[in-house]
Amino acid sequence: MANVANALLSLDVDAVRKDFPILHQEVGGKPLIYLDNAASSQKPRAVVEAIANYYYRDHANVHRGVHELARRATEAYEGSRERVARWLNAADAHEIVWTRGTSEALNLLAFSLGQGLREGDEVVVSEMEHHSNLVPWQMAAERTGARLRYVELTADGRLDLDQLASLLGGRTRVVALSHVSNALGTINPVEEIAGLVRERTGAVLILDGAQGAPHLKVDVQALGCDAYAFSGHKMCGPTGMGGLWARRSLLESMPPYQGGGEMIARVFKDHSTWAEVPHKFEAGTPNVAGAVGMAAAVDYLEAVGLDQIHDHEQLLTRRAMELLGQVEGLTILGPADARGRAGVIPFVVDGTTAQDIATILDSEGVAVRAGHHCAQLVVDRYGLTATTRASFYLYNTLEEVERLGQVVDMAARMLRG
Ligand code: 7TS
Repeated sequence: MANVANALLSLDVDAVRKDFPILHQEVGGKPLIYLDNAASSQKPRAVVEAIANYYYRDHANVHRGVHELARRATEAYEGSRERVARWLNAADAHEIVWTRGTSEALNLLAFSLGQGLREGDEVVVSEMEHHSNLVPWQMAAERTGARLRYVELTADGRLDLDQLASLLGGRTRVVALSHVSNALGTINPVEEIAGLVRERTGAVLILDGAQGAPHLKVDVQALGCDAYAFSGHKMCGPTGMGGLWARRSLLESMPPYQGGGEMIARVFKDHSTWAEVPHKFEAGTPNVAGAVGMAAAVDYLEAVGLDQIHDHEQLLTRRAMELLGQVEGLTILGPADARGRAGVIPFVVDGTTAQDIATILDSEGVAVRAGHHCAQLVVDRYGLTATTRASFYLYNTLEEVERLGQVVDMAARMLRG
């Protein structure tokens, strides 16, 4: 349904919404308002159909067969890699490794790069990391005797860059930070950080792009990082699919992550040699349909325009911060200025629990998440145990944001009695 407020938006949200069948339903008798996009986004018809058509017409195993379907499947799989490489402005499609998502991409790095860590080496992470960019490094440190150093957070949810600079030095081997925080909404100044890392260390800079790639135009070469991890399901693509971009020289220098079919050059009784990158890191029959879905998701996002998506989310974020700011006893975590943040709004309301607020929102059809959002160090840092989090994407409307404001206000009054 078109409405006047939506005419202010930088993209045609009514047209966009038509592409997402799942949005057009009622839950508990109320229209669904889906504001849990940081956890997972919904899928446009074009992505679902690309995956279905691949299975209906083209499926076979890749790289091995000489028959027509094997050729088509291989072309679809490798063609999707090229599409994703162009989207990220990678120098070369061989720099894209398909993974199950961000978590697997970061585990691959922590395992493979971790083989080169020694006692006394330092891995710099931050207090705002998702557990996916923390636990694998803790495991690598445990195996090798390397030490984790933490970038601390400012009161308004930013990385303390002075303190970060003081951590960087000759022992720093890896710096692993999020591009955008899922628990605070902060967009980190990653180009500036890359400059600091280059100036002071020879370390590998890894960015967790789970919340960056779906919402911002990403040019991995301009960002100045060495590796960038992303998940399909947060960017209109399929679940269980994602990837890792890394500089070719870095991929070539790392040992494989898993052994099996497709990742070898030659197998002998006592050892094996490895396939060229990226196949060295892709053991076993891959998620071909997932790759097809990823390429369709990138086509979709680029057709709408990542700048338009960001502008749209900025508008929704500003309005949501205005409305939620009027709710008595409500505090929003993260930067006070909407320009420094993505469309992720974590908040707490005095005298209520995050779970109770989310439950009342659900009873009104509004889907949000409550908890620590797999970033326990963030809630610890601010003396909390949980927040309620609303997160926006390209199909959310100003009307939905207004409704969020109303329902949170109602819930806060109800719960305080
Ligand atoms: N890094 C960040 C910054 C994330 O937000 C997430 C998922 C991950 C890594 C892991 O991604 P995955 O696709 O491998 O699971 N974040 C969330 C969230 O905020 N709520 O549910 C999942």
